[in-house]
Amino acid sequence: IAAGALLAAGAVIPASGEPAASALDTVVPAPESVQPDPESEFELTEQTAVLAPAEAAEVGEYLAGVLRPSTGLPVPVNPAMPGTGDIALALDGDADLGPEGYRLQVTDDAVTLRATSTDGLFHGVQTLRQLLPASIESPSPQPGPWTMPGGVITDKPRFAHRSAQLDPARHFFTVDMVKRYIDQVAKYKVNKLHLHLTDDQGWRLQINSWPRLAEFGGQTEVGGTPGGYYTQQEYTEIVNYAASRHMTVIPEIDMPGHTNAALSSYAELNCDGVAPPPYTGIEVGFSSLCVGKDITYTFVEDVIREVAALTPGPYLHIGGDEAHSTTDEDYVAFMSKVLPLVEKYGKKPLGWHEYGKAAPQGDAVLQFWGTTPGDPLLNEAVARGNKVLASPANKTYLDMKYDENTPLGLQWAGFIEVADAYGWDPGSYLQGVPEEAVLGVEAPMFSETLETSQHIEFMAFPRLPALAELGWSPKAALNWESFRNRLAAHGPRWEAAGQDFYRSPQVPWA
Ligand code: TNX
Repeated sequence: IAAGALLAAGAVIPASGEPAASALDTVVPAPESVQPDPESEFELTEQTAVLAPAEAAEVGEYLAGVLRPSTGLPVPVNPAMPGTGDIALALDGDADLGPEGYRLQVTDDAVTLRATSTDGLFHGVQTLRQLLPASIESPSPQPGPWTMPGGVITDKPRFAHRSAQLDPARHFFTVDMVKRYIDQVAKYKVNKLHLHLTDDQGWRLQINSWPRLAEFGGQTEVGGTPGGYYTQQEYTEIVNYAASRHMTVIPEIDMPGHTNAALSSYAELNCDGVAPPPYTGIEVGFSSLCVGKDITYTFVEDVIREVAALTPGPYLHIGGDEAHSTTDEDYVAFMSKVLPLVEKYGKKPLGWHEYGKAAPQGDAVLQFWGTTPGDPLLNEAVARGNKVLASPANKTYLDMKYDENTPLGLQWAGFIEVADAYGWDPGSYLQGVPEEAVLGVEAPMFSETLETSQHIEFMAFPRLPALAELGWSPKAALNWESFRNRLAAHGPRWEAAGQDFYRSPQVPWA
């Protein structure tokens, strides 16, 4: 029986706050296929162990780490004497699950999770935890019972690239804050973390060949409060933590605009040789690297070389947005010199869609951030073979206010309620961009107004799960009524985890 049917019949929701419906009906993102088996139910007990092959031991430990704090159960991984009632992970999944898919089977005696890769197992673990009561997300011991409904879920993503973005440039976020967000979005099968590491207000990554970028250019932030930066070791710690959550970091060095922090750190990067003061406001479009100076390209190459060396993922984001103080001719000249540098250091370029003006080569990706679905630059890009990352600002920008009463955020792209974030199809929304040319979906979150983890959480939840579902679930499963009912069951999960969220009036919170 579906959640909606029970509620319509006036069923009483238990005082625990747990929805009476099967947890199989509340998974977000919606799986490709769910076959309930109402006759069976699995219960975690003192005897439950996680069994994992050596190559997947890391996912096994992660799963045990999810289960132990709230259940207080021992949940050993690969004990010497496995008994009955275990959770088994296996890498022998069917080839049609693809690189990230999984099959999760829950019976009375066992839970079996199969995939072709550890990425698939990790995503399956995120589904598995959603089948347990909301209190599984608590950091401290809670009363059980810890049951999961029987059935089989077969699942794989619609799009390969599902990213969340953070902007530690406008307000600096500590390594721990970044890790906290990584954990929160991994639950919704996000697999990329885009870090906007530089902007007018701050340079947030240590660059050994240009040390003043971080040491001077990282000192402040929006509003004039102290900023900060990641040492290369700290950046590596973020990259490794993301990898442990099966997420790839995409670093962004924004250029030629959004560069006041660099220009204020090194006078020689300015056309007039004069360093501007640090900037702590929130205007955009006033700064530009000096396109005609040779030293500009020495600088850019040094930065790209160091960032590429620190970054295992395939992409390096070079920004390119809002270069309002760079002429079009200069912009194209600049990008034409910089694009080959990205390739020289073994990375594929990613950039905001304006950089399509420089006709980047076929493996470059354009990140669309416009507010109307058509742009000739996208059509030209598709014709060249470029892929498009969809992040239309009026649908995906998590820094936009929900409505006129939202205390945080901006509104230049309009208000974005949960239904707005959910109400578009990434495969057909962008005019002239067929689904095959869509690499995936991103949820950016610029942080002119966001300073704390609580702020980040309030803006991201519940819109991030909406966008994650658009990136993961089959088109046929996208349905607002279904989504809002499933989403309702996630409020108690976030509460149990001690995570903030916006209690949107559009969602029938459990
Ligand atoms: C536009 S989106 C920007 C950012 C701002 C953001 C605020 C984009 C490519 N550029 O510089 O922070 O709006 O929402």
